[in-house]
Amino acid sequence: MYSQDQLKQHAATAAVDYLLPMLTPDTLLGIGTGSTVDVFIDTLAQHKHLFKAAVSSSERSTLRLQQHGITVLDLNDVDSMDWYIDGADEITHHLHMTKGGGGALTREKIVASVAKHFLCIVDQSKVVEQLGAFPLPIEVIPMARRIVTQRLEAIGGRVVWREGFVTDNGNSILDVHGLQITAPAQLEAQINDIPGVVCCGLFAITGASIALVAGQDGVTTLS
Ligand code: ABF
Repeated sequence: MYSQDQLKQHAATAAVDYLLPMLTPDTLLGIGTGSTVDVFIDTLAQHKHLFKAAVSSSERSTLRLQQHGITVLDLNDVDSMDWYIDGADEITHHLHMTKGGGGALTREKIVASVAKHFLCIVDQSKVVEQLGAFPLPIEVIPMARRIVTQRLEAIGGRVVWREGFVTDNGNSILDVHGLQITAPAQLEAQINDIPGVVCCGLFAITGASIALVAGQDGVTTLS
């Protein structure tokens, strides 16, 4: 029986194997955030001579990439990239995701939006029939915390302020519990529309392109 950490390593290794044939000296890779991505970065680093640089979604990943000697570019110096690689807190068979458990959702969504393809790497525990068991993270402007909380409660959520946590952008996170997310793209659009919301942790309007899912019987692909 593999542990969850071993499964994360399997997903990360599968992702590197998947990307290797596509790497060129001009390749830029968008890099997500989280413990699965940490393992991915460590595995990718063995091949750092095969691609040009990375664009990072968090201070945490930037530091790890740089510790491996991988060049990290500012997104403002980049026009496009082929691949963005990241984990998720939940993912469905439709490749809709909840992200932001680590609080890096806004930069993740920005960097992902610049990439042609989103490669999601998860262990089997993240695959769900319907999103919502994992509380939905919402990044908000601090002065709007109360009003956004009220609006989220009006759509049926129980809202918990992630007290003491400040995002890389200086904002707050609200975690929304108890949502039955039957129409993720519609809910994402609805939440995006609340003044004070910086970013909704649903990645459904644009989901993943492909997911590599590590389970006890090996790595399977969702696409
Ligand atoms: C990130 O990684 C986040 O959006 C999500 O919260 C997290 C999943 O983390 P882990 O790989 O540590 O489970 O992409």
